[in-house]
Amino acid sequence: MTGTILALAGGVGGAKLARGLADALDPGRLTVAVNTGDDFEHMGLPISPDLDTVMYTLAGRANPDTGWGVAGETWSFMEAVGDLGGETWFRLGDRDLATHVLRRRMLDRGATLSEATDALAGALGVRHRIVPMSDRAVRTVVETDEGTLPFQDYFVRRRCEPRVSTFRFEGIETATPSPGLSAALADPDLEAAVICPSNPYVSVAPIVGIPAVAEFIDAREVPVVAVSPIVGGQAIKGPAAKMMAELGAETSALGIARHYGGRIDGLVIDEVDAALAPDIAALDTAVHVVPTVMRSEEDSRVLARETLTFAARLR
Ligand code: FO1
Repeated sequence: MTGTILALAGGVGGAKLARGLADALDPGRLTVAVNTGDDFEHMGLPISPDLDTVMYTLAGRANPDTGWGVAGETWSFMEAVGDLGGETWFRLGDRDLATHVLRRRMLDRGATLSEATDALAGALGVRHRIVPMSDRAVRTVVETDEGTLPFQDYFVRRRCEPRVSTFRFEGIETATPSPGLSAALADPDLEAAVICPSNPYVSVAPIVGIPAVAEFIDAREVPVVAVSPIVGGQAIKGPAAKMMAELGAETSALGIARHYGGRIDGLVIDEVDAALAPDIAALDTAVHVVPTVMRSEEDSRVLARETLTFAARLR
């Protein structure tokens, strides 16, 4: 393949596959469009969790234990905040803090989120293009049995305990793709779009819910392949399976295939779910069965290459 690839990514799983794709493709051939529905302002700082997780992961600086923030982090700032009676439920490490402070300053000076992301990722040595799904605010709001919660309140402060009825994405109706995402969607050399193994309800839904992205998918002329974030009925990381259960979705690779439906041409599933392949194929979705759990950078590279080969076969 000599064409370009667009990856749609959210949290940890998305970042790992994005890293594998970046290892497999020259910088000019990959655009990673990242969910910003989780973004919020905290202590006066603009937090973009999924952008930062993808950026740190492609820079080789991600904290492997938490799945967010920076490796080798220190917590003097949070300790001092605690001593002064400030909020400590959302933890900002000392190195991670620099990202938020500099993003704050760039945005205050009129930079777009895309421009700020470019500057930060470039400074960290990332050569592949990481773009927000939109430069306009889209905010995930969680309707729960305890009322409406902003996403980070639900996800971090309440640790996903409240029962979810629906996720809403405020601002999505009028959100336009970021310049980098728009360029990727319009690229005549685009060969495939890859939906990374991120939570379909909170990490992928905001991206594919942007009207111009939904239109691209409906009218697509290139294959869209997804990698299932559910393996053996469980999410590898995070609460996707709990969310799916509460939303009444089937927590399996087949449930993922049903969720994406005709919006994807192929689904990559793990070998433990091979028995589901015929049922997924019956949905007119091609299936590729390979190991999908990324425990190492080599795993990410292998899965990326398998996904690209699979997409090329669907062209
Ligand atoms: N997740 C947590 O569970 N606890 C935290 O204290 C926390 C802090 C944090 C700081 C910066 C950042 O970029 C992400 C952070 N996250 C934290 C993860 C974040 O809530 C999730 O990464 C996404 O919103 C869901 O993918």
